[in-house]
Amino acid sequence: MLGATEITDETWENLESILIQADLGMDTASSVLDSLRLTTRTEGLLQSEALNSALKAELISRLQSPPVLDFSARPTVIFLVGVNGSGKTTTAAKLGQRFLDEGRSVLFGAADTFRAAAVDQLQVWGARLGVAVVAGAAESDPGAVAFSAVQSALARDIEVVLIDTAGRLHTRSNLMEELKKVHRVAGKALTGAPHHVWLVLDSTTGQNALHQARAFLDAVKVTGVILTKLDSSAKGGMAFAIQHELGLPILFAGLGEQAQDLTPFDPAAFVAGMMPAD
Ligand SMILES: Nc1nc2c(ncn2[C@@H]2O[C@H](COP(=O)(O)OP(=O)(O)OP(=O)(O)O)[C@@H](O)[C@H]2O)c(=O)[nH]1
Ligand SMILES: [Mg+2]
Repeated sequence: MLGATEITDETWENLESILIQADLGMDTASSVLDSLRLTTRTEGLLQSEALNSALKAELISRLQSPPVLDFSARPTVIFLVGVNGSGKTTTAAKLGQRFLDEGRSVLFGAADTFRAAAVDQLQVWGARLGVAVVAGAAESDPGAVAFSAVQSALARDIEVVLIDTAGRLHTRSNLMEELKKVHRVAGKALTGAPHHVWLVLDSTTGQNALHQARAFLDAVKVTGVILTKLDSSAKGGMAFAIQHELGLPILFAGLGEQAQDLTPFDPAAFVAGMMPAD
């Protein structure tokens, strides 16, 4: 990205456009550049190639590793929320696989009752992974599905319930109201539920993801973020604003369409993926 030349104004301009293209947003980009300018002065860096590692270190230092997840409630009820097509259903499957691998029992709740195909999609995953799926009739109440999923998990002594919800535009207030209702109903089935509400964000949507996150945060108690499609995007720079402006931990990264394509969020790997190869 940066060669063996002297650092000039042009270097800084190039760097700024690289950061903007990676979807860091103006605020984060300028704050990163300010820190880098300081580093170059204090460390007496003159060659622009020295900025490569300084930039990497700076970006990594701005991201946090995910906290340890709390599974003390039995069942631990996890909601997956997000806009249409962000990757909720696939992520439910990936998380299911992961938790099974960790030795936990899992149940899926198909609370996306808008489309029959949505229920089918989760059922296909359930069959593939050997995970039971609680679903309602088409167009039935999503709250009722969440309620029976939690009840069924209680009855079968299942450890983790993953509730897949319908994609909804964060700008549609009636749909956001419905999401609040699904939460309340889950809480009636089990006090404290949902224990985790994970917002699934498509990393290719860039800064718009930040607006989505704000709207979902206003409606429900989002406790963490999952960034999907990092395999098809060298962007994902909004991760910085999500952590700093919204204070949300990034828990997992989605790296493909298969059940095993999910890893805990790793700041160093994430930054390496954002940057062109050295
Ligand atoms: N490459 C890639 N594709 C992904 C990833 N996660 C999901 N997808 C794909 O994105 C598309 C949408 O994924 P879904 O899981 O159906 O998304 P959703 O949020 O449930 O969608 P709705 O229920 O319609 O709101 C599917 O084709 C997935 O295979 C990922 O991490 N990487
Ligand atoms: Mg879905």
